[in-house]
Amino acid sequence: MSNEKIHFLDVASSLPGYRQSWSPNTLKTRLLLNAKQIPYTEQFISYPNIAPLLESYGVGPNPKGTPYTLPAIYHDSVPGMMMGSIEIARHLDALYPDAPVQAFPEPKDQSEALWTESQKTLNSLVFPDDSGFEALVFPKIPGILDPRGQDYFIRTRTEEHPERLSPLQWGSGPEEDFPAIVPAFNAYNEYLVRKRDQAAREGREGPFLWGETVSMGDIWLVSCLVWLRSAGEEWLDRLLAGEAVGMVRGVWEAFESRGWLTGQGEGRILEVSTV
Ligand SMILES: N[C@@H](CCC(=O)N[C@@H](CS)C(=O)NCC(=O)O)C(=O)O
Repeated sequence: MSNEKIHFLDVASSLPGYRQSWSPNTLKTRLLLNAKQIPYTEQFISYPNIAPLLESYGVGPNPKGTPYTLPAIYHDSVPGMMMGSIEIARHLDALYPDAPVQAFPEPKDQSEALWTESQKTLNSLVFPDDSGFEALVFPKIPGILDPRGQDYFIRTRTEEHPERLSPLQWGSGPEEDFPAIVPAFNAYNEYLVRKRDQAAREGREGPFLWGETVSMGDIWLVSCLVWLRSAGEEWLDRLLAGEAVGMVRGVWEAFESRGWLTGQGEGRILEVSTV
């Protein structure tokens, strides 16, 4: 296969059109490709096919956690296949230095530090342990996957968390679990207010963590919000209607109004390599 365009590998689901993309991990790459306005090709892979495909292209396993994961890209510039959303983001920044958006804008040391800080802040608030967001969202994921992905997801997540049984049984039900995520996003909103105020004092007023300039932390926030919408659209609507999340809503609307949420690549199939 000629790979003059970035070929982007995403996790399959049964959702329609651009909504098919649901994973917060792969969305980091998709949103960045869209924001950079890079033409790309795409392929949705069912969970059980991820490892055989990546392995056949010589990708080494992750040192920790699940050995083979998406997102991945395939391109001459790698060369071959690259896995890992942050590695891919740094690679795309270097490959397209003149793109309108950088995941890690200059000065890099500062944008890398902002990413580390904002990711830690969001993750500790929204994904504190086995409660909150994951309790709300995980029971809904099997229902949006393709049938083979569904079986794989239920089996592997049950094995990873034997104390919690099947992910279908996580949580206490949306009416209890949804209100539990609201304070987490309210607290992230306060963090965002502080970061935006700081940027405004430095003359860089705008909706993002770094004021007018979008960066990786904003992409991560919106990826998590799309994940929430994939599991239950009404939850995202309810969350963003909250009075105390005005800045979070501002980031979402900035992505939406720029068309970054709906961008898709041209479909293309990369088979398991037999070379
Ligand atoms: N830190 C990694 C995490 C990637 C990740 O966990 N991806 C999931 C997609 S939701 C995956 O591919 N899992 C494969 C599996 O569960 O077998 C990144 O950001 O690239």
